[in-house]
This record gives sequence, structure tokens and C-alpha cells, in this order.
Amino acid sequence: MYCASVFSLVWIFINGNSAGEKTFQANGSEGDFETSKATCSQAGGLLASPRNSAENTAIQQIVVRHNKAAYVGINDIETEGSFKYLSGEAIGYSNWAGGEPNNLGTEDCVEIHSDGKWNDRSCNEKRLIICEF
Ligand code: 293
Ligand code: CA
Repeated sequence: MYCASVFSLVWIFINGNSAGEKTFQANGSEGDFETSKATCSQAGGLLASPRNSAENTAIQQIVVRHNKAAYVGINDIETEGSFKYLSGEAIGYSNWAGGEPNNLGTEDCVEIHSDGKWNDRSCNEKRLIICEF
């Protein structure tokens, strides 16, 4: 337990993926939105849900490291145009790319790109799984 904790702290320091109280982690695996949510939940965490710019930057760094966009824990599945966290709470921070969200076709999930900007996207793509703990 002690060694695991020390390792975790060193890992987080080296990878610079900590923001405030949260740590963000990816192991390279990918999945659609439901798979990403379930994977993080099974790991005892939550699909990464940026609530401020520091958290968004920490997640962005992981996207850059893996060169693969990721879903965040935000969607408007329930009510079009009303983006909410997985908890059901309305989002209090956003970092949309220009022209987004555009709900092209039907886009109810949100992906984060290597520039840190968000795009609403179909929930059925394969994206890097990033969890928060
Ligand atoms: C359109 C215009 C693009 C944009 C794209 C995404 C799809 O094709 O500029 O990147 O929609 O919003 O989710
Ligand atoms: Ca879009």
C-alpha cells in the first residue's frame, strides 16, 4: 500500500496530470462513450470531467501524450443543447471549439482534442479513455 502510494505520487508528478484534488489517468485503452464510462467506473473512478481550465489542461496533456482525442464526462443526451456532467448537474465550465456545439447529425457526447478544445460528437466513436480519481 505504502509503495503503491509513493509510486502513484511519483507517477503523477512525472506525468503532470494532477489538477487540484483530482488525478487523471489513461492506460492507452479506447472505447465509445458507454465503454469509457463503464471502464472508469469499474476502475473506481469517473470518466474525466473537466470543471475548470486547470483540469481541462491536465486532461489535454494526456490527449497530447497519447495523440488521441478522448470523451469527457459531459453530454446532452437527456435534453438537446443542455450539457450536463454524469451527475446530472449542468456544466459550469466549457471550452468549446469555435462553432461548437453544432449537433451535426446527432451529437450528444463531447470529445476533447489536443488543443484542449471541445467538440460535441456522436457517442459511438472510439476514443482514448481518461479517468479521474
Ligand atoms: C462540421 C464542421 C467542422 C466541425 C465538425 C464537427 C463534427 O463538419 O468544422 O469540426 O462539423 O463539429 O462534430
Ligand atoms: Ca460537433
